[in-house]
Amino acid sequence: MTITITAFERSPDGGRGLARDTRVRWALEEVGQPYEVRLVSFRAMKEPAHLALHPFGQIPTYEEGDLALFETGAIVFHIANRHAGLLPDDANARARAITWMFAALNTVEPPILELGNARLLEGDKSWFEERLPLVEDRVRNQLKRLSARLGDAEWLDGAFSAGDLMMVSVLLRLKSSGILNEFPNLAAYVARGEARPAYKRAFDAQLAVYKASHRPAD
Ligand code: GTB
Repeated sequence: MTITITAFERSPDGGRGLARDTRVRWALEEVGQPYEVRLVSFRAMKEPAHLALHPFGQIPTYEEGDLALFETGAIVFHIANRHAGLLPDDANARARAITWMFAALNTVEPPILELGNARLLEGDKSWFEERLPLVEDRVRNQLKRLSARLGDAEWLDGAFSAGDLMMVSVLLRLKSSGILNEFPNLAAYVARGEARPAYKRAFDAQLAVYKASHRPAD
């Protein structure tokens, strides 16, 4: 059955692969599933056809036969659950890998999103300079604990899993901030994720869309 995901027609991320379709592309590449991409404009995202797929009018979505999903966590979990390669066979190891997916989305990502929002939306506020270090420290607090847990290990719990895919995807948002480099083992962990052939294919695919949509008019 054909898998179709949605992605930004014109991503505002400068081709850096930060929009969340990259996580889904990466998961599909890891498990070797071909997929198609339907590009959606910001306007179309809020229209009934897309809202029927995604109640919050966002990307990515995932369609496969009768099944339509939204929420990157649910989509990556579905892919990992259905195809070999992203979750261990051992039941306890599988549960731990899923736990890391939740930790990435529920514990590590929120302060990172808050930092992005502060920089993007609050730069003109009188209290911006005073607040920013507080927000940055909330990110550091989580990274400190994550860094301590990862230690010298290659991945969070044994072999690479959907937990690592999600955690690396979340940490990638920090690359331009300098904060990631304060934790050399986390910076190396992210680099290991980026070096995976499946990540590179996912990244290149989203970059091709970005380049096509930002090509100067002939
Ligand atoms: N919880 C949902 C999920 O995990 O799937 C969140 C989905 C989401 O945030 N989608 C964003 C979206 O559709 C795109 S990925 N936004 C349009 C809208 O809400 O109208 C988030 C994102 C957007 C832009 C950048 N960037 O420019 O760097 C990075 C990430």
